[in-house]
Amino acid sequence: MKKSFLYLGKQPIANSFLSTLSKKSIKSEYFYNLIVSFDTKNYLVSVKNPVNPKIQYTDKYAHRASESKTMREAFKNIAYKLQKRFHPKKIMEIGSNDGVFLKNFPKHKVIAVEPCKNLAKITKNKFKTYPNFWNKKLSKLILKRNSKIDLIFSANTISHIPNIKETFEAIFHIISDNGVLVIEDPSLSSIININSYDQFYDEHVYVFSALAIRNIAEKYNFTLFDVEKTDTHGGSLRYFICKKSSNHKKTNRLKKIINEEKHMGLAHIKTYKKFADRVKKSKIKLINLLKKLKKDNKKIISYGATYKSTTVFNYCKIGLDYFHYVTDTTKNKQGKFTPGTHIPIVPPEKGFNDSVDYAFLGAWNFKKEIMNKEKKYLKRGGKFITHVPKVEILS
Ligand code: DWN
Repeated sequence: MKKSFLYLGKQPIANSFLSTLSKKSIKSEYFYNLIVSFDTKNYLVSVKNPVNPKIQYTDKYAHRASESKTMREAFKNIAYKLQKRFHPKKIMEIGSNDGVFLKNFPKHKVIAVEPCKNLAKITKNKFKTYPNFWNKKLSKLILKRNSKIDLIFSANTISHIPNIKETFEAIFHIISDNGVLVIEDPSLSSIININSYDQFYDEHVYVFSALAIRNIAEKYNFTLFDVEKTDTHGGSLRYFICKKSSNHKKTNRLKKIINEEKHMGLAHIKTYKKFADRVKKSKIKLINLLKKLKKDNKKIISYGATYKSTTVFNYCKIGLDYFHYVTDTTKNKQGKFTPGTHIPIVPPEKGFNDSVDYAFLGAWNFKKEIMNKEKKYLKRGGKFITHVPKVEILS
């Protein structure tokens, strides 16, 4: 039974950065009610009414996974570890974005699957790339042209696909008998622990836990045999899954993480209701802080036009009344406007200057990288604002 526990208001598509503020483009902005629910049967947390993927993953998809040093290094590191542990002959990535993971493997070994045509175009000259949505039809097509796959990797993608049944069945069809499926996504326990409610938006149809993935795997003839904690995106889990019939042994750290999640209450609705109360308080605190800074005539901007900040801005109803603009290093976000709140996005070279007093950390998940990079700003008295794990000023 699905129980709703969090309402984050009317939200636009997190990735729908506007090119102009013409009446037509504002009128055609798509909004939906962002409600998050918990399934008491399989412990899966999900967005109640998923948006149609065809309007999310277009040829204008904005996010480039290789935009941060942290992620470039993290993908290099995991590619090395997977190669060393499983020695795969054939590797496929579902949701390969700009190729930041696959580029760490020899070209002849890899297959990229990426439905956003603008991203698929980036990898198409380097690797065998399928510019399609992941489903049974594609799985059959790939298998016609290739041998079975030994390692399927998918970071921040499986949680984005509404049809879990088809996703897993298509993987079952193409993976070799002793092959391994490695899924990586922001973890539910981290989100609850650090109150990062902005990890909920249209693309994150599911926010997984080891408890939920274990149930899903079982249902579709797989076994979850290992889980690893990673620091990325505020705390993620990397799940290692194989066919039930294969010979990978369950690890002790899997048992440990499952126990931690049980202990935290991830199998009970009351944990989620308490989280929802903390989210409401965080909203009030953030608005009050911004109001005070505005009253003191401070110039506030936002740092990193993240999809996560789409949730924060629209839920807290904070836009141009507080932020002068948002800075972002991604070329195809620059010159555009934030979804729903219409704040201009400018390159950091232009906007991150001496006139800025406070910068809201939209990309709080790269806090370390950013604080390191912006030492000069901090030295001259510039400050950051964050809402994760609590609303506070960082100086
Ligand atoms: O799952 C998803 C995650 C992995 O990526 C997707 N559904 C969409 C996207 O979500 P996001 O936008 O919240 O992701 P990031 O990786 O937190 O975005 C960081 C943004 O900040 C990028 O646009 C780049 C920008 N940035 C910047 O301007 N200066 C990042 C750094 C580190 C910087 O120094």
